[in-house]
Amino acid sequence: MHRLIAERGLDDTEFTADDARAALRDMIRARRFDERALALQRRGWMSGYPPFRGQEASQIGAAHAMRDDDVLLPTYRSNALQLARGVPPSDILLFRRGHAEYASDHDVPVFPQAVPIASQIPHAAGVGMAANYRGDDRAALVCFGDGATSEGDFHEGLNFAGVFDASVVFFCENNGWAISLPRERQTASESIAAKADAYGMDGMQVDGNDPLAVREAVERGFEKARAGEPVLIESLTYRQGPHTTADDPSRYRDDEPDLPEWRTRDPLDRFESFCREAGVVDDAALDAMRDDADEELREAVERAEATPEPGTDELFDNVYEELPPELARQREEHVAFVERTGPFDIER
Ligand SMILES: Cc1ncc(C[n+]2csc(CCOP(=O)(O)OP(=O)(O)O)c2C)c(N)n1
Ligand SMILES: [Mg+2]
Repeated sequence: MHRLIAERGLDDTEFTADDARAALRDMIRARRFDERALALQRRGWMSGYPPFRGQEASQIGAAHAMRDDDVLLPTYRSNALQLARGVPPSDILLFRRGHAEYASDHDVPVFPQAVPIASQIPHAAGVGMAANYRGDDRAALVCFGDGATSEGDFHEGLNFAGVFDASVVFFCENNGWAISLPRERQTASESIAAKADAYGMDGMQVDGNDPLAVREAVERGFEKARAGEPVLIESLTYRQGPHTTADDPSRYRDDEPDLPEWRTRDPLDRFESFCREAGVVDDAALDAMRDDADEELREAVERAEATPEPGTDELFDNVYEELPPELARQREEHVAFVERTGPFDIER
């Protein structure tokens, strides 16, 4: 288990005060985004939302280990990672309001967020193999949850990556739950990191409530991956909220996670205290970070609200380069239906 702030002061790490400040700033941005998104969903602003509260350290640490041209393959839970990589918050909000991914033309190398569990893992193996064939120095980081490790795609992706020396960091955020299924029922393996063995790669566990430990672990992972040695990193974190806004976790779990003594419950509180003690931030700096995050969010919500709703026939876009005849026919029928009856309304 790789830990850092649980055992050391900032001076005993390879990180600077600027590194710690940058991590804290992005964790605050992420937490504010998540809280705001949840509130917007509750008032019907978007159809559903999967909160990542509790996973900020894990995701920001991983994001800060990436180089600009490294490729991110996120899931629906990896919005903090996307924000820290530079995906505009309005793009993430617009996706949740029915728009295609990435409404703006940002240049962050990022795949669409995967909703079918583990489908992005073989894609990452492909991206890593392509980097190798081309002799590029870039590598991929693919996110997935503990539940995803039970899918065939997980095994196929890691197997390919191991055999073909793909430049990939497999980043599993073990948040304890796959909807209502606890980690102990997910796999009989002692850990998820242990699964790396079977594919001829290194596996490690990291304290996912510590952004600097995660950053260090993922940086080491990237070093290997760039040399054609894929790695599997299991980030031990916790999903504090519901699976999505449609879920009620009180039906299947107690609120208080069972944590080892070296770990606190909330990664943001813990890292804030660490940064204060290290003299990295004071009250004024923290207030400024919160104000900046709120201002960025206010603009993002404004931009999203000013964007016209997508037409329902956009459903047919972005899947095929050329729409197959049967789908083209369905699209025409759909457009004619909407013209006849007015825009689709879920209440009717
Ligand atoms: C192929 C597939 N099967 C089932 C689902 C339904 N589903 C959505 S999320 C989820 C659990 C995923 O858990 P985990 O991989 O631990 O990720 P987390 O949600 O905890 O981040 C399931 C089964 C799905 N989206 N895709
Ligand atoms: Mg999970």
